[in-house]
Amino acid sequence: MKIYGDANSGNCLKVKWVCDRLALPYTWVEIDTMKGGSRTAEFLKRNGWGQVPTVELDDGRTLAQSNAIIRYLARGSDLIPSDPYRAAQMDAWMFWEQNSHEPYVAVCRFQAVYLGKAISEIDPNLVKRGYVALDHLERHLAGTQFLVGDAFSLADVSLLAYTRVAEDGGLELARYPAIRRWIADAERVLALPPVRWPQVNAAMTEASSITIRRARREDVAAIVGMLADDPLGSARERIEDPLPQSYYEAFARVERDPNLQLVVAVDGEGVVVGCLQLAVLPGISSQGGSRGLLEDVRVAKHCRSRGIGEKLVQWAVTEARARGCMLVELLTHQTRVDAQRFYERLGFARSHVGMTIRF
Ligand SMILES: N[C@@H](CCC(=O)N[C@@H](CS)C(=O)NCC(=O)O)C(=O)O
Repeated sequence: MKIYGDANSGNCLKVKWVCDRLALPYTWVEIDTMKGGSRTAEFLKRNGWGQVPTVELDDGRTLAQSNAIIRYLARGSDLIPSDPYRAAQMDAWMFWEQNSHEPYVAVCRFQAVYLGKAISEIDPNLVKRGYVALDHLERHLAGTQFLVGDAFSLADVSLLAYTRVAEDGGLELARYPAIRRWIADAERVLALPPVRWPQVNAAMTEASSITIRRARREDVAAIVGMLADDPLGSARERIEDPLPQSYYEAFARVERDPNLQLVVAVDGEGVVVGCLQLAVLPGISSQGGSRGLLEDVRVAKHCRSRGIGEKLVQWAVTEARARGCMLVELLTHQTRVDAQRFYERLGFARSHVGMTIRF
């Protein structure tokens, strides 16, 4: 049998997973749908809908539609309940997947991963409907190990495909403990390597104990400490005791300026663990729309990778929007590759080339 598929597509992976689990031999033929690979005359002879997955059986017959394919391939196996009522319950979930889950959860991911949209640009209606589907799954999975009772079935294969990668499309799984437990169980059955979002969830939990408040004069030393604590900052800042007066003078200017907000993230004990400055820049261009400018975003070294930077940036974006800004932008040094990746994950797009004259 040949499987025509895209190895990054959940619909196609359903077919691969079932074949692997049942030890069915196949040849995978990779099709690049974004380059029209599923719309060639040759492909359309196999599947007039022009979609993957499509399988070609050894006798030359073809079959399309992921759920129909896996249902055919798994006939007689333990992936389909032998009890007809249970089998119908499995079908019900698989129809629901195509009708009420995949069109939202998979399409959010498609917009982000295939079309390269920032998470913030994904159609909000899709996001809303995606969460409705996940809410429904969560409620059901809170009371059962797999979708149809205690036995793993094709319903789990079908719904696992896009649920486990929902975060690629900006749908957060942190709020769904039953779904996360079920994903781990289903991945174990299918011998799949676990998806990488558990770290994201751990990070979010820690970030939840953080509060963000306006910086005070007594925070200045901690802020300068964080600014100095990286390769570029260490050459730029002066950490002395007492701190050079210029930092306090600058802080006083920032504090007086109504368009500037210097904020700090503090942990449960009140220790400063992050900072950020938001400048709201009024301007005539673009019909007089203000711009939000993010600067000096820092997280204390021992607190990195815990979602604190994300929380700070999200705070600033919300604040800028509330102050009527039409956009938020930032400059990041071209050598800060990790920072660029971080901002892209939060929805920022590479848009300008920065230029500087230093005095
Ligand atoms: N309902 C179909 C959906 C198939 C589908 O949307 N395939 C996408 C990839 S995930 C595709 O082939 N898109 C290319 C195109 O439509 O041209 C299934 O479950 O197999």
